[in-house]
Amino acid sequence: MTLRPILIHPDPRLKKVADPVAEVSKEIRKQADDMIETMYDAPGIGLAAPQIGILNRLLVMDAQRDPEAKPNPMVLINPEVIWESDEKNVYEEGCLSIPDQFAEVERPKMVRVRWLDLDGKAVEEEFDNLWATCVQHEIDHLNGTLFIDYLKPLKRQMITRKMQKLKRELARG
Ligand code: K1U
Ligand code: ZN
Repeated sequence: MTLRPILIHPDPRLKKVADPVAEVSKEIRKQADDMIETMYDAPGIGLAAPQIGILNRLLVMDAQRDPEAKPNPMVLINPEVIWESDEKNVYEEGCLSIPDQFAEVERPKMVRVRWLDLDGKAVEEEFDNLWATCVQHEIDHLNGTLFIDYLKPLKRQMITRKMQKLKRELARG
């Protein structure tokens, strides 16, 4: 497994719509392994392939809160929301591509998602609360949407400027 650098906003690759995975190949399984390692290392509860510069519809997540629990990462290939609840939930979201910035985002409290697993088998599951927030946040990444796109323009601009400054500092070393 290889740790991959996580892209920081603003980056044009984070604004692109990712391509469907045509075949669950050895290369896709390697990408998923690298993403799991990168997510736990960050640390984060999710990671989408575009965040490491790969424009595939692939995401990983592990939103269990119990720090004692054994890691149990999920890998979702070509995920699609097939149902969402009318009931909403507000969660203070963060993003590994927008470090140290948090904001409340309202999303459906529950979603039913269909995807392919690592054997290429179709799977469906209902997610709620933090898991639902996380899977929606990650699917947004596959569509070039960031959580700051739900904020008022002024707040979004402020965060983007902070990230531009951070990137300049990181580039200077
Ligand atoms: O996609 C990402 O950028 C990962 C992001 C996922 C996410 C967080 C919160 C709400 C929705 C989606 C993160 O994992 S940010 C880091 C984070 O939330 C966290 C890190 C360590 C422990 C617990 C949470
Ligand atoms: Zn994110």
